[in-house]
Amino acid sequence: MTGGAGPVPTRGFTGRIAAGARDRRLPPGQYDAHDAFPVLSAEVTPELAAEDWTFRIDGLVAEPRTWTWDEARALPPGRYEGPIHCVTSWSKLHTVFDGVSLDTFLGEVRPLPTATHVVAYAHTGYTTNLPLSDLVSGRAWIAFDFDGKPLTPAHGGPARLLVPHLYFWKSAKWIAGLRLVDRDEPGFWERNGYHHRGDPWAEERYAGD
Ligand SMILES: Nc1nc2c(c(=O)[nH]1)N[C@H]1C(S)=C(S)[C@@H](COP(=O)(O)O)O[C@H]1N2
Ligand SMILES: [Mo]
Repeated sequence: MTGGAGPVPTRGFTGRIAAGARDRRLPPGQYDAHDAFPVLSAEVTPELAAEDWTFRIDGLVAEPRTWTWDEARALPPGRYEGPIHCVTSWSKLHTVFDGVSLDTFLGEVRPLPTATHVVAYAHTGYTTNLPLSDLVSGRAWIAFDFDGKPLTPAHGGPARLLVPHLYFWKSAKWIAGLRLVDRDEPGFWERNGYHHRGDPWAEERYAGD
């Protein structure tokens, strides 16, 4: 650059900045799917009636336990309102899920001090691993309703795990249980190259990110 005026943005360049102004609620590389709610399933949607659904927590806990649908629904209700982020790049900025906080379930089984990680597993066999610390302190739920209506089977009904601060593959649909363990064991997508934790703000998409 030899002139005194310095670089002057062209109209085209200014326009691109305006069009591309990023919504700060969107993590890097994500777009807002607005009203769309894509279905992403590695399995065929199971026919799982509420009365056949159970949720178990075992492994490194003081008192392993299984809840039936009625028992889980009788627990104090919890709500999540906020965004969800799929690793394939769609996000939904405003969602409302109703269910029960995992703090409530974990309070009943009492994790042992040696428990550091969790393998979440679905009634279909899908698994995903998470640090136990990501499932406590009001950041994870067993969700029964989306947008005020029962979760549809395709979206994990009658119940799914919801861990919205991590990429959505951690939110196992048709959740069957959590096994508390003392090491990080990769689940279905993690064995296939996805990141063990999956923080959307750190773009932890693939192993090594
Ligand atoms: N059981 C099960 N849970 C799952 C999946 C799956 O294939 N099977 N896919 C995960 C992925 S990659 C995403 S993005 C979300 C998709 O949830 P949705 O279909 O309700 O949008 O579910 C997650 N939980
Ligand atoms: Mo996903």
